[in-house]
Amino acid sequence: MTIRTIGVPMDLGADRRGVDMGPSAIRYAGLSATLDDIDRSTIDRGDLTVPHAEERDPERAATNAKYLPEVEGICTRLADEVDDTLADGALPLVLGGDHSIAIGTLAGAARDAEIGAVWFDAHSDINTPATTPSGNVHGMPLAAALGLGEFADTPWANAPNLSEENVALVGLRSVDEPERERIRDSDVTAYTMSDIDERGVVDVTEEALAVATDGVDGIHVSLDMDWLDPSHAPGVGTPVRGGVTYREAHSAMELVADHDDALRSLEVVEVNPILDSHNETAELATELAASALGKRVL
Ligand code: 5AB
Ligand code: MN
Ligand code: MN
Ligand code: MN
Repeated sequence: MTIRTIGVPMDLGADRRGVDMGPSAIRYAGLSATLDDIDRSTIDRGDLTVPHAEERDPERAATNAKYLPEVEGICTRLADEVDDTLADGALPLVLGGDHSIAIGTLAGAARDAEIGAVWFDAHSDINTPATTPSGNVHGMPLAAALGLGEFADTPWANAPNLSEENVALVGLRSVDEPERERIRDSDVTAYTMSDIDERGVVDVTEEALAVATDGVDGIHVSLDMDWLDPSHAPGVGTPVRGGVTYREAHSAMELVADHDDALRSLEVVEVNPILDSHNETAELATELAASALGKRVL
């Protein structure tokens, strides 16, 4: 299956500027040559146009979700792009940008199919405008896609065929109190870093993939680079100590590749070149995408 890369230079969903340069940094790290190694044809669709923060007003007061109208515009275009890619029989590889773009990827991937999602992240990203401590939409994409809280009233943000039963979060270590309650009250499955400590990343990821793939047509895999320990991925806006190692991350992505019959879309987000050290987080993002898409040593 052809891989179609779609860059989304979005930073309106996060406080730390610079994550808009993520798609460029990932390309500069050699994405296209790396994907060529996997023996799958790839095509780069370029970047969606995203306005700069300086051109806009955060409008947090109105919605308690900064730049929500801009996020809506970009995510609606991204959803169309992802849907078109799938309709053409290709696999969308979406490069972020901050994690608010997952709203668009999920909406597009779920338009014509029942989907599940595996969310590799330090954070649970299930805040709503009522519970967010920051007003930043990159902390809300899962709630938006599932139509939770106030997002019940924003149909553009809801992934039509995604249900909580098929959502698995992996590697949590920073969860806000309202998010904790929401996870407890929902049918979402969540694995913390302690689960990975106790059971190992392979066992936990296998189970997460089983949850996500159960009874659906395909899955979306969302990789927030802050899932990794900051010692391996320093170039992220919201680093949290105690993340997975370089090898653990690769091994989880290799398990994703083992489920390539189910994989419908892949997204790598939150690479921030301004905070990075010599592009190492972008290089790692490139390597991990390649592992998830089937790259092997032998
Ligand atoms: B990321 C926090 N929960 O809502 C919030 O990087 C952090 O996409 C969100 O996972 C982190 O602002 C969002 C405190
Ligand atoms: Mn369609
Ligand atoms: Mn995160
Ligand atoms: Mn995230």
